[in-house]
Formats: sequence, C-alpha cells, structure tokens
Amino acid sequence: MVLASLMGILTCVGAWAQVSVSGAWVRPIVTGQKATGAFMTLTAAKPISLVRVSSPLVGVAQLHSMSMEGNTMKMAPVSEMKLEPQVPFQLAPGGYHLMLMDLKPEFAKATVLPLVLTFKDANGVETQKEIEVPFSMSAPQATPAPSEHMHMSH
Ligand SMILES: [Cu+2]
Repeated sequence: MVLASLMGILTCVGAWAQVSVSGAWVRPIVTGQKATGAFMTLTAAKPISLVRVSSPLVGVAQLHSMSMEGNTMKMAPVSEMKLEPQVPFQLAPGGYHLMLMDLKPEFAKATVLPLVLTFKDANGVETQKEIEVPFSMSAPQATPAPSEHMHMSH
C-alpha cells in the first residue's frame, strides 16, 4: 500500500489529490514595496504538513504566523503548518500566511503568481503542488458552483 502510493507520487506528480487549495489570493504591491502576503485554504485528505513555499518571482518565501502581543501584531516564521484530515486550514490576513519577500521586478507585472507548495507526509515523503494565485486586494468570494473556478485567472 505504501509502495503503491510512492509509485503514484513518482509517476504522476501533476495528478496530486492529497491537498486541495481553494480561495487563493496574493496581495498586489505598490511601487517600492518589497514584501507582501499570499493566502488560501488548504484541505488535506490525510495528515500532512506544508513545509516550504517558493516562487520564481519571489526571492524569499516563508511560512508565517501572526498573533497579538500586547497591542502589536507580531509575525514569526514557522517551520511547518500541520494539516488535519478534512479540516480546512486557513491562511488569512491576521493569521497564518505565506510571506513573500525580496520580490523580483517581474512580480509587479505578473497577472498571476506561480507558487510551489512543498508538503511532507507522516512518512517524511515530500511532494510538491504547483498553483497559480490571482492578485487581489481581498479574499475572493466563495463561488457556489465549483465549475466556475475553472474559468478564473486565465
Ligand atoms: Cu509575515
């Protein structure tokens, strides 16, 4: 069973179905701005952790948490985000987010942001998921018909 799933990962990286991503968005930057955040909801089929994120348009991408310390919001890098099976994990302003820093010049001109999410499962096996995240000033409205997602961001 384990061997079969390993084979599956090796042979069809593109057909990943262990973690679904919904409602992803990245905040556009204004001139001179060097960092921004990306947000989304991750839902896993089995226990797995998001351990890394990268993008060709971003120099440094980190997993961040955000919390209140006294009257100030504090951001801190976290080594992983643990996903429980079938429990949507929210990355949203004011909470967990993907911190994008040292942005490349192409970032400002891009219409979508390519992101590679790296997950590590309970056996320590890493798999990657490539997504394209639309730029937006706020979270996208949930669409009642899933098929409508197919037409977004192209
Ligand atoms: Cu941050």
